[in-house]
Amino acid sequence: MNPSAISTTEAVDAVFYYIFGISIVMLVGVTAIMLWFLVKYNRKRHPQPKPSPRYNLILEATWTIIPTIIVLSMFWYGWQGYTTLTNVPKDALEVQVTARMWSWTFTYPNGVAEDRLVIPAGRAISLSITSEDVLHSFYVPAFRVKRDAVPGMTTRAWFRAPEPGSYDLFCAEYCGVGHSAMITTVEAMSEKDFEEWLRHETLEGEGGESEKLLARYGCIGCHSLDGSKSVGPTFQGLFGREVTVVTEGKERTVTVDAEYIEKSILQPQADLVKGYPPVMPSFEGRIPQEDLEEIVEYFRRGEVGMEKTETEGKNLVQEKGCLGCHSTDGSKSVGPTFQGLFGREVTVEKGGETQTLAADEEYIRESIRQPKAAIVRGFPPVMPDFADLTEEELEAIVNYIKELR
Ligand code: HEC
Ligand code: HEC
Ligand SMILES: [Cu+2]
Repeated sequence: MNPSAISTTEAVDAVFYYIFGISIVMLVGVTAIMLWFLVKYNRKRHPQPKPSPRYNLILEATWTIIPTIIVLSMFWYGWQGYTTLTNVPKDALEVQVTARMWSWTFTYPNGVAEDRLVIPAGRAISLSITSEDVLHSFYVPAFRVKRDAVPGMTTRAWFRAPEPGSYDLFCAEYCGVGHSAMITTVEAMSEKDFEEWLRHETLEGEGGESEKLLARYGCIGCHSLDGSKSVGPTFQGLFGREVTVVTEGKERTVTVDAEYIEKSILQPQADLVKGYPPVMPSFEGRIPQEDLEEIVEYFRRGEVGMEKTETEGKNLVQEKGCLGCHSTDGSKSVGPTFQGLFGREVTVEKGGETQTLAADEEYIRESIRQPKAAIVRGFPPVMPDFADLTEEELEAIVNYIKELR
């Protein structure tokens, strides 16, 4: 048996019914034999007690061996169930569960946070559970999962919802007056609905107004923000990109600018991007001018697809402790503020001489990787070097700092 091929419900139920079944057989069997002996060895029938045999090897061996086998089989079944509960399937969707007095937060890998546990049915869900204050316990009776949420520690559990539906989720550890309020639901939906839900939440939660516009006008249905090819070309890196378009049957190469974008939206068939079907509807008269300008401006800023890394950068400067020495609001701290850093003129001591330079990406990167290489004038050389940051992390931080204008 491959323990991860079955779900937690099946694993727990199998053991439960097995032990329950044996208990019933025992109860009925022992009671029946007791009643039978009551009748059979009644004193009226046997006024004189007879001496019983002192020793019977077969009998003793039987009542030792059979119960041993039964008890070991219970253990074996229980062990199988336990391994199923603890071996999280590899393809599982990771969800972070945070309990606090008196609510739950479920955080998805892309940062979306919800107070209900929304999941795709049929897929394994892996939970990393923790608590911000006291002991709580994550409990979903329908899936037979129950795991304590312990402050300062991460416990793990997993389950799989067999079909779409709404299932109750409780806190099963008494945690104060609001304990009974720690009830919410697991909302299992089809994989497709789930993807849609997650995408929608992602836009609502992180993206600005512009992304909401793109969602509202249905552009997102045909264009991705993350570089992947969809019905139409991705919006990522759109502005300034060279594209080959077919104009009145002739191929030509254009560089995407505001005018081109506006035209693409209002008269999509005028310049058809090569390799794509002419399916984009015209938005002429359907998008008010100000929304159109907002969309074009959004592309011009070139922020498409960057939201994620920026949010990451924001989390990173928190995690790595940068904010202990750098402010993001313009105020001076141990080090210079991150606000307005990008493009700012800085005076640094570099290799024994004083230089004034504009803080570009290169400079910011260098300052993080090798802080001692150039020391900002007026500040002590106390910044530790962060040579262990990965390239992605560094990029996320730089992107974030660039946004703090
Ligand atoms: C039904 C699918 C569909 C919808 C909805 C849609 N588009 Fe398109 N879009 C396409 C396709 C396919 C192309 C490529 C062929 C073409 O140029 O028309 C395209 C091309 C574009 C281009 C040119 C891209 C490039 O790489 O040069 C832009 C800009 C664009 N769309 C913006 C939008 C905006 C903004 C919206 C929403 C207001 C939108 N689209 C809605 C399918 C769609
Ligand atoms: C112990 C305090 C401390 C920590 C922690 C720290 N820094 Fe610094 N940082 C400084 C000081 C002081 C300076 C100015 C002196 C210098 O150039 O080294 C500085 C300079 C910088 C500069 C150049 C700023 C400018 O105005 O030119 C950047 C960029 C920077 N830090 C980024 C970071 C990042 C990103 C992190 C976290 C990964 C971080 N720092 C963590 C103290 C710190
Ligand atoms: Cu609780």
